[in-house]
Amino acid sequence: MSAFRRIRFSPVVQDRAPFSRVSCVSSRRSTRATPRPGRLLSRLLAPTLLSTVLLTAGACSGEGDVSHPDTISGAATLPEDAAIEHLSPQIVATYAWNPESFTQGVEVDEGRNLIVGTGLYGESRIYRATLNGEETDSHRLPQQFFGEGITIHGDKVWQLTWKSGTAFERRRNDLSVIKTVNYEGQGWGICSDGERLIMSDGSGTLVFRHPESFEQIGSVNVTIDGQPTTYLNELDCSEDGSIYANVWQTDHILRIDPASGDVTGVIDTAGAFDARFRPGADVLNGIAHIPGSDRYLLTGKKWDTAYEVRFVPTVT
Ligand SMILES: [Ca+2]
Repeated sequence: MSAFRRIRFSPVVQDRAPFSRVSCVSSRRSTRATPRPGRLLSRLLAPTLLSTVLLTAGACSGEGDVSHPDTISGAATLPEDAAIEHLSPQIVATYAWNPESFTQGVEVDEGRNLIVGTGLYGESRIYRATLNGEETDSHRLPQQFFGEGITIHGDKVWQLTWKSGTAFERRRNDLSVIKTVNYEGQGWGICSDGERLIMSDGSGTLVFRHPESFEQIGSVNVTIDGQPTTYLNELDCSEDGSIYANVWQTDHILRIDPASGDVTGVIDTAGAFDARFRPGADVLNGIAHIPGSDRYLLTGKKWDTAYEVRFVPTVT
């Protein structure tokens, strides 16, 4: 199939300060309109790709510097026949969520209890919670750490920090610290496929780590229709063998084949979750497969609600 269609790019920013906003798209996104599936690729591509399409780019309402890779908007053409499934969340149930939680990582265990990791300096913690919102085993991180993703691996729980190069290994039963390890670069999201840990660092590359030593044992570059991605954030290693990743500052979740790095599906959540639009709420962040089901729990930073969803084909 040789047809091409026009794809509009949205600006991206790298400032990860809480509540940072992408002003160029705010008016369009606030309409809650669900974009056509063909436009889903637009916010998922790496700045390196965006830089290559500047010849066809146009500025957004005069805001930002379109020559700077952090604030690019524009347009390009991409193949229409990408083998990428377009999916939407179908809400099955909703649960109250702690709106003070700057959610960075979520896991659901076999008993449908939650482990949650949160961020911000001076506010970061990890805790266990029921779906009714009862919290136990809460541990605050020392002031100098900005908490990031968490994952269950066997009888342990790993917790990342953003820019400290420190990961905490914890006992699953009470979430107390066993040891800390150091790593290079930033920590964003983490999940366990049962044999290894998979970690994101804000780029489009996922790093595989040994679940005991935390040493890097491999990596894969995540691509969508052959193009690099970026800002992969909270992760979930699903029972279907895929890795699901929030893409920071977007409404999108990527379904990734960990062997090839290929994106096999894009879930567009734009407009689906009222909690996203509550004053003070920040971006979508938090995805956890619910064991033994076809459902996922989704939430966000300082959202007041978590959503139990299925991913269903988008109706166009
Ligand atoms: Ca997760």
